[in-house]
Amino acid sequence: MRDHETVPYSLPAITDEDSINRARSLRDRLKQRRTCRYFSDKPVPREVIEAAIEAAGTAPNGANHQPWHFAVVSSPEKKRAIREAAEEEERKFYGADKDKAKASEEWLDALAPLGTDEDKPFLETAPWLIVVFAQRKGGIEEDGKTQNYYVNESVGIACGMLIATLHEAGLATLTHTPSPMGFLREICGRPDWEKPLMVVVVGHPEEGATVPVHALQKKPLDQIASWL
Ligand code: IYR
Repeated sequence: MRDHETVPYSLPAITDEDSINRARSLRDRLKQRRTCRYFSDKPVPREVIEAAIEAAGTAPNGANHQPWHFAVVSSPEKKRAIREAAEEEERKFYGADKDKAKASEEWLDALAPLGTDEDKPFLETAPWLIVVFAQRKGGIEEDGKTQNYYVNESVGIACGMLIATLHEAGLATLTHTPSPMGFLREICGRPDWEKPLMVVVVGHPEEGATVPVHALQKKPLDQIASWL
């Protein structure tokens, strides 16, 4: 290693048995997560959202520039603005306004088992929308100039940690990705070197909420892993 300033690093020692048990126990909890498309308006404490964003902010990332920003939306006015703009794009995507759908036939067929359409009422019903921005530039100082690295990878990992923490807190989430989503930059007042990546919708499932059977089908270990 090249010379650089360091501090010691160690982890509390645990047995292999504990290690296996802890991995399996977190796996089993994460297996309960579902993408939820039916949210109630039941409030969620701001403290939960703060802690989850702090957890996301510890994600491994390019050159420790931490190239993310989380715009947290709870005001009814902003939520409505986001819903209206998102539904306008989704109507074009699904071809809901008589125009030809922007999405290909193949894409629409792939979405059919999920039952999604252009209506996004959850963007107003759910108590919190976390709009995630990827900072193409800025560095640690967020100067808007310094080059950032592995931005999509970094922010993607951060979103995974955000969602895992919210799930652990007993909340339902939905990663919503309207396309195009430039309108989010305007509504959230973010600079043009930031790219909106996704909206993480957070709240409690509505009574009677369902998930598509299609989403329960998970690839088994021997299909998703190879051992060399
Ligand atoms: N953004 C659209 C379409 C959509 C696309 C994929 I890939 C999904 O997994 C789900 C939806 C929408 O939100 O409806």
